[in-house]
Amino acid sequence: MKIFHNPLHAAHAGRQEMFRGRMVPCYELPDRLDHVLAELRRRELGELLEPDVDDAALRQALLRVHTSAYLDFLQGAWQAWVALDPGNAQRDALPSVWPLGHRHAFRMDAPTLHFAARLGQHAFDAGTPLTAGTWAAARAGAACALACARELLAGARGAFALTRPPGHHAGPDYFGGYCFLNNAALAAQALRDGGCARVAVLDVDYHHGNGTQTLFYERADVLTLSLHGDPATEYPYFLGFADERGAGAGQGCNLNLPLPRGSGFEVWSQALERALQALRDFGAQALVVPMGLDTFVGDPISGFTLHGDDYLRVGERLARAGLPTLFTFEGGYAVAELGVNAVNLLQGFVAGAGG
Ligand code: OKP
Ligand code: ZN
Repeated sequence: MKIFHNPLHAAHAGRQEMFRGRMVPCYELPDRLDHVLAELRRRELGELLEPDVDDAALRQALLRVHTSAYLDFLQGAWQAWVALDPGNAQRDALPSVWPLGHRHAFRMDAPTLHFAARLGQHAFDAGTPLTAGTWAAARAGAACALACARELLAGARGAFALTRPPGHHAGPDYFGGYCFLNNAALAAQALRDGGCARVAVLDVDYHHGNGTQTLFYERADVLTLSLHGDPATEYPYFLGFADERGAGAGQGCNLNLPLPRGSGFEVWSQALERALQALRDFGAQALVVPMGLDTFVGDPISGFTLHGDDYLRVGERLARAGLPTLFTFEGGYAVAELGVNAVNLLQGFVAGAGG
């Protein structure tokens, strides 16, 4: 297993997020990654590598998924935030006004010059603080995902991009759900650009990977599959329903398997089998797995009941798809168990793939 970890991840450390009318401490914290890294060191699944960052090549790869306006916004956001008020250096940026998208209501393309409004143009929730180090961390994290894609293209059977902030909620020009750059989508696109004709993304995070779905919704070359808490009751609420099957050329190339809050491993793994069948039918040549461990029974913000040992089985089953597989690190907020759970999944994969 090739493992790239993000040496700059801790530069992104949000203080508080807005949750139902209150400011609460952030869940998506640097500690999360450190626990996974420590467990990887204990179990020796592979060398721990850091990605090379070539500015021009990275920008090119980012532009395959995100708009240049969005990348410019992210890169300059902190400076613009502090320029609004010098006191802002002591607090993270959160949006508080949005244009929605309703017909004849607010203009999505308003030529706004105020940074508070620009935040609202590029964010879909108020739970994702943008901090002084967000751009540096997200960018180095994207480099991890891209380095993993290069390894797969060079023949590796498995690779893991251990990075935060996570990515699967981020769309072409928006952030939210703790995500800024869509690492899994960047990896899938890099695999396509490197010559893989058909790529599948199988998202196992508790939350629907709305950003990834949206990015590939009209594409026939990337199959997107997601197992998640039913958006009728779970975040991100407005996407991830079973009737979203793709559009245009991508008709049939998106499959959502929403499950009720409270679902356990039995029900969850039946849905996994359905996703794996769709993967075989599609004829993918490579697999990207946005790996969230927030399906864990002890997760503080999620509602499934998987246990630590179950992740070994999950990894084994993913390996049985027989494809070069790239894992990105997404959610998982039971920090004390996060390292063991994540590395269990990876170890199950390595064992299932035959060492
Ligand atoms: C990101 B990922 C808890 C509110 C939760 C956002 C959840 C984002 C999940 N205070 N709101 O998919 O794990
Ligand atoms: Zn999640």
